[in-house]
Amino acid sequence: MSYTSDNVRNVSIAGHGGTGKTTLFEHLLFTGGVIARPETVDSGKTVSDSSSEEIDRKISIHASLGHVERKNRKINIFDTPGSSDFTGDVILTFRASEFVLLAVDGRSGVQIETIKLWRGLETRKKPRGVFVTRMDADQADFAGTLADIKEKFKVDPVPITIPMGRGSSYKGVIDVLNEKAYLVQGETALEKEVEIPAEFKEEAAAVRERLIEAAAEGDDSLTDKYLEQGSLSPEEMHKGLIEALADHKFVPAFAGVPPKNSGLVPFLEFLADVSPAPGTAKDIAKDGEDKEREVPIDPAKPLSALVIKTTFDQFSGKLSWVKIITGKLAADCEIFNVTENKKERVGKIYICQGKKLEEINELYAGDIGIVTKSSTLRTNDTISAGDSGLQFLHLRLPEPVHSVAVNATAKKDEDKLGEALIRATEEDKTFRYEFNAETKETVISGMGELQIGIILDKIKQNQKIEVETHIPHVAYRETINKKSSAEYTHKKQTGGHGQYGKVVLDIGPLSRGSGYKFENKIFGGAVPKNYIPGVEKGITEGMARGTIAQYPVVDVEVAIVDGKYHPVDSSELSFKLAARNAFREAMKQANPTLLEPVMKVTVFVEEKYLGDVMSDLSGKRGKILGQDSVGGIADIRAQVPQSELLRYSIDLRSITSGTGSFSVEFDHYAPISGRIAEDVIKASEAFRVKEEEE
Ligand SMILES: Nc1nc2c(ncn2[C@@H]2O[C@H](COP(=O)(O)OP(=O)(O)OP(=O)(O)O)[C@@H](O)[C@H]2O)c(=O)[nH]1
Ligand SMILES: [Mg+2]
Repeated sequence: MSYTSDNVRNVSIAGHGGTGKTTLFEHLLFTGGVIARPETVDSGKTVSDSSSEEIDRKISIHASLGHVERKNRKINIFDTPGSSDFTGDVILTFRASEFVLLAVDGRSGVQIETIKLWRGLETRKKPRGVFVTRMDADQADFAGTLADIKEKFKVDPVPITIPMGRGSSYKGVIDVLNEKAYLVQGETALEKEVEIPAEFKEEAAAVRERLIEAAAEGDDSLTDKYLEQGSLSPEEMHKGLIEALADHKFVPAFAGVPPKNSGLVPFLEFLADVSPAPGTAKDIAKDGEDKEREVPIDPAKPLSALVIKTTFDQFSGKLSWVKIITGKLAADCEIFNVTENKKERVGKIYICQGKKLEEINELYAGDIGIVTKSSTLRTNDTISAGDSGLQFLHLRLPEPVHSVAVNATAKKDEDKLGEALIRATEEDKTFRYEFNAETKETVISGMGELQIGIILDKIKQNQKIEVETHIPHVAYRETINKKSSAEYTHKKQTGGHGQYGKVVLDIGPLSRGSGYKFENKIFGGAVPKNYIPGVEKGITEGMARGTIAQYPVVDVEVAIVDGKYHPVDSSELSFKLAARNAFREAMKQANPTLLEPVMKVTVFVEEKYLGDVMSDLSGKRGKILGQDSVGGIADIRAQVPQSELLRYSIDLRSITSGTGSFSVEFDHYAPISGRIAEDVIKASEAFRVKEEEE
């Protein structure tokens, strides 16, 4: 069955690791009648955590999609991973959803990932709510968790449901919006709808008052009515809350015990009644002139859609997940892949419950589905009916923070490894793969050791190959500190005619980051113009391998000031060789130094780890630039040499018990000397010898 745009809702469940997202997803499917029996994450049989890597580790690694029907609406629900290593899949579901639910553990309140996710939702201006899980634990505190949210995020969440008791005396929840109570019945039974028990009536009425105020704030006409009459009808409340939620004036809060199916019916009712319709949202595309344009989700326009994710399934092959932005996508039709500039025929289209696919005929704007076995579609590609020239913006993802160099243990497996790595970059856009020509290494990068380890394990298993990893080489540079000059004559007499070229070079330092400048200062034809390209080539070759440790030379200006040629024996080659050697000579006399890359690092940690993290950064030769603290979470900004950061994701994990995270980007090159430089030179010598042997 296909659902028109008005009848689709998209929600992503996100949150700190282990807050119960997958359990909530599973039991929403059960409550929605999709599965006959809910499974536990421990059993390894949940709809969402279905890949072998998820079953082995009992955590979510990939985004999963399912849907339930409620009040003739199709509610698409994403379950997302909590570990920050898999943030790519979380961010893509944020893009595809008009509402995000943050799961928060009622025992611990806001945790570090909750804060990072909240910040991400804030910049995306995404309507959001919170679901407080674990109300069956004695330490669970619903009001305390909401107060924590209020303090940290400066918004006051308004409960849609409130818990009746906690820990062993937990009974269920009250749906304050619809004035009903739901009693918990156990793991395999739906919660039971009853009248609000007398003992909770007063509390429920007080919370309902706040909800009415929130609804009244959503719409001016309702504000007036509320002021006049002191109350609103149920229809008016829905209308007000829909508007308040879409306008970010209202953050709904829910309580429950998902493994016991508690608190889920009122949540599904809310999704069907109040959560934003796709038509309230827009995506952003670039037109032919690279100008950004908002594209409202609208079924009345011709087809346009975005490929949000690609997966490779053992049975179905390549799956391209698409979100329809405008129009509709029908099975068996021709589409245009705007990004690849190619027409393509789409065969069957599907919706899914986890990895189980269901064939459908049509997908309307706002809905999310799957195209299988596409020849051209890749993640981030734009599909349209014809060539509209509009391309949706690529998903913005954080830069990788952890890199390792890899190679297949057996040389014959290199190609297999390369293909599998390319496929992995397609499945997870935070994962990168590149061959570094300078260090001659295949370097893979991503969001952390866990993500990279899982990708490599999967490749080893599926491809049946052995893979070795090591810490990647740092791309050092060399430069000079003072002016110098040198001359070199290249002269060779072999058989017929010989080789002859003489150059005199002046070199001098340039400011950091300026690269290289060449000037021809020859007057009067000492070196004819046609040999100058040879001279430049020689200098470039000389700069490719410096005189200290054979690293590329940067920030140098070079001028040819004099030279000599021979009418018969001179050639471009002779001048190239002369210039290369002259450059080397000049460099040796110009007080050369090694430069190391220094990165700008931002570390996010709970305040209690601040001291340890700062002293670790100082020990890594880091320079602390500043620090802010909001709601118990500190952002530390520092500059740290790259060579000290190669295992930082591992170090930070151990300092902060896995809660800290960081972002990193290149900042500048800085000179090194003394022991540190000596070590680099020694390591380079060993590395160059190995290189020559190969
Ligand atoms: N007692 C109790 N246990 C819960 C509740 N919610 C989740 N759990 C348990 O908490 C554990 C973690 O739950 P998951 O659903 O895997 O948590 P998650 O948020 O999906 O975890 P990641 O995907 O790793 O981020 C499981 O053993 C659940 O059974 C709850 O409300 N009460
Ligand atoms: Mg999970």
